[in-house]
Amino acid sequence: MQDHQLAEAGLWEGIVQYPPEFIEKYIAKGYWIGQTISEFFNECAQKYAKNTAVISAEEHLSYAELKRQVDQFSAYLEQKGYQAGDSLVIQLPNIIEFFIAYFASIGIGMRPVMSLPAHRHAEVSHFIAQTEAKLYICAERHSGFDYRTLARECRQRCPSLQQVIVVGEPEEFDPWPDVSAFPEQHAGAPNITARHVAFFQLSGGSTGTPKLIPRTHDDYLYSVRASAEICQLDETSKMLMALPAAHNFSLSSAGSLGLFFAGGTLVLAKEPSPNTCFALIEKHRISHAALVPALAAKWAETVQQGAANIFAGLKALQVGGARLPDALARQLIEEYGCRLQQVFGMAEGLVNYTRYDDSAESIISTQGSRISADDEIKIVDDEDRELAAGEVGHLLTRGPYTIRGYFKADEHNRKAFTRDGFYRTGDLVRMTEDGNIIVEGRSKDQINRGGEKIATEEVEQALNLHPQVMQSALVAMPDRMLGEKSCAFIQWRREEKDPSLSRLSMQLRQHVRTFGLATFKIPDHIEFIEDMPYTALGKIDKKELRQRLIQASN
Ligand code: OOB
Repeated sequence: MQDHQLAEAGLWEGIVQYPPEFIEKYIAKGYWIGQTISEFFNECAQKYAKNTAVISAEEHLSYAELKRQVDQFSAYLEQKGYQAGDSLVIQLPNIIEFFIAYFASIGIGMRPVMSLPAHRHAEVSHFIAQTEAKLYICAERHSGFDYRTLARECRQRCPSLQQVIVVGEPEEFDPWPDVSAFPEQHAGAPNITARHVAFFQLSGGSTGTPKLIPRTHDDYLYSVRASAEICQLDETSKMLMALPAAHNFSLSSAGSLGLFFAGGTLVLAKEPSPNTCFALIEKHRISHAALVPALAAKWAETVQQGAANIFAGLKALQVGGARLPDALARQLIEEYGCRLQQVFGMAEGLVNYTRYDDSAESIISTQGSRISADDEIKIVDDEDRELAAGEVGHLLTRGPYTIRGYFKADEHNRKAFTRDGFYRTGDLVRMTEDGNIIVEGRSKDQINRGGEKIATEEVEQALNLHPQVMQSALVAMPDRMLGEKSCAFIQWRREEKDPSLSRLSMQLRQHVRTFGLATFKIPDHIEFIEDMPYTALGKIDKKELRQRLIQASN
């Protein structure tokens, strides 16, 4: 093979491609328009050059200024020797550098992995190893955590890693470069087409460590443009970004990319507390914001306690990532005059929105309908047989922006996708007569802790390595604010000098911490039991364990 053929083959390694007939269809229908994310960004920057693109603390950047910094950062990356197909991990809080790193790396055909600030070295080193990432970009610290310690850990474990850039005090790593002397011209990524993978999103997962989700330019931008239209964003829109910028919800539903497409202004919040966000909403006259239900509840509580009713002033409040309780939805609409939009999406693709002109009852009690008429949706029983209309079953989906496979995960893909390419979402849903989806539950072994997803197996594996643990089972327990928290049931080995159970609890939490898992994965609660309950098939009966927790809380 010639060099360029080898490079081209490398770009498809570990990627499950869309079948040719679907590619043809998505192009013919105008979903895939052959534009890369860089071309998209440049077009936005040109069209809205003078508009303010991003506001972060006191810093305001116009689209033209943002583009200049992006181009200069691309030139810097090129000078460092990075090439199309090289990966990097970006783990930044909501600061402007996130967008510069994202667009600039994609601009030269690099493929960023969108790590969340909550990830720790177990996750980050896994992302670096899986993608053979050469570069890791993080902030000095955020929410009290020092990312340089994480960088040290990764540098030791990951031979592919060549460079660490730290925004803030870098210590032994490289500082965020001053690129003002760099040219705006750079070679870009001439070999990258819109059909190539642009970057990696992360799955909440249900087994082991988070899987990487390869999103192409074409598929992602289709969801972005369509979402911007559904959400009616325009040049006057001012969007508050309170959730982590890297999450699929924040990035594309309609998120920052949808907003840039429309020429609006993004206001970055360092953290999502009412204290920080209410002030930003008032100061910048925010029109759009997106929250997970746990935060919507917290914001509502703050208004109830006498803070100004910020909900009434928004053109729309999106809530998604976890099931929004009907009662809270009703309160937001009826008490606070909020224009609510429910969003039920997944980083793998499919996103559903309630539409602004849906009936209030639909907006309160459903999670909306798909973006595209070509989002194929099946609701099936345990044997993959399609169910009658209105019945609750497993949601399967296939469509113009839903992946056909996780990155380098052949074995897992055989389970997570049907033979004909439908993604098994692991969600239990039913469809109303007018085509809205109601999320009734979950079949995947995952806990949704206020929108943050925990694959139970990953935590159980860590727990089971403790010498005093015979078996463990992590299950969801109801929580008033977060919706769900995690509870670890532990069947333990008695020792001669048994520590007290409260002491053992502490030790177990500490033990899980040493694995370097994201903090939200540390069990919230630990229960010790003599024997695990089993199903007829001999598996630990988690349903029974969940039931015990519900009974205990009543
Ligand atoms: C979003 O993406 P992920 O990848 O973090 O999580 C996807 C999963 C879904 O499969 C479902 O189990 C749950 O999160 N979920 C919801 C929900 N939205 C997501 N469950 C009930 N009601 C909802 N409204 O969470 C995500 C991606 C794009 C847009 C919005 C959310």
